[in-house]
Amino acid sequence: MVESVTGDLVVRPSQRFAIVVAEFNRFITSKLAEGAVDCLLRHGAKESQITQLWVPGAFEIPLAAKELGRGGKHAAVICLGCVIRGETDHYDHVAGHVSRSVGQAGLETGVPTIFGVITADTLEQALNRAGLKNGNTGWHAAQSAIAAANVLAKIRGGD
Ligand code: INI
Repeated sequence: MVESVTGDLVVRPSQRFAIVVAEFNRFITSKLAEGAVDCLLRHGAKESQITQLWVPGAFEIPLAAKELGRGGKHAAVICLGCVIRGETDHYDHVAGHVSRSVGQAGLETGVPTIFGVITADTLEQALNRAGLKNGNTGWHAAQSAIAAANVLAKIRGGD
């Protein structure tokens, strides 16, 4: 029989979750943050188990995520931002850095570091992924954070 290990979607009273959210495109990122908090609360978290940290833009997310991960207090770090393609190549630099470095932060700290950054060609696409038509990227990132934290706890010998 196959041993199948999954992370359940229950937040334990001992778990704390960090949300790092970019202020750039705040109209959208605040919706992602609301979605993430809603998801955590509906899966059993109390507000006191959630820390929300605002950074200027998506470019600044990875370092904050790394510091939070290093702190060792959080079961997962949820990274939220919104990068919209403009007329310059700024988008490519910001989107490339944030996706690569958020992944790197998780590997370096050992704390699940979840990528909930919208990378969109248009404002309409971004809005659709922030709760309008295609779900809320922040909500889904928080759900991934709970599952990732719990499956890692299992393979590390926790409950
Ligand atoms: N930051 C974003 O979060 N989204 C963007 O779309 C964006 N664009 O397009 O420029 C953006 N730029 C700011 C960047 O994240 C840094 O805050 C800034 O460069 C200072 O380091």
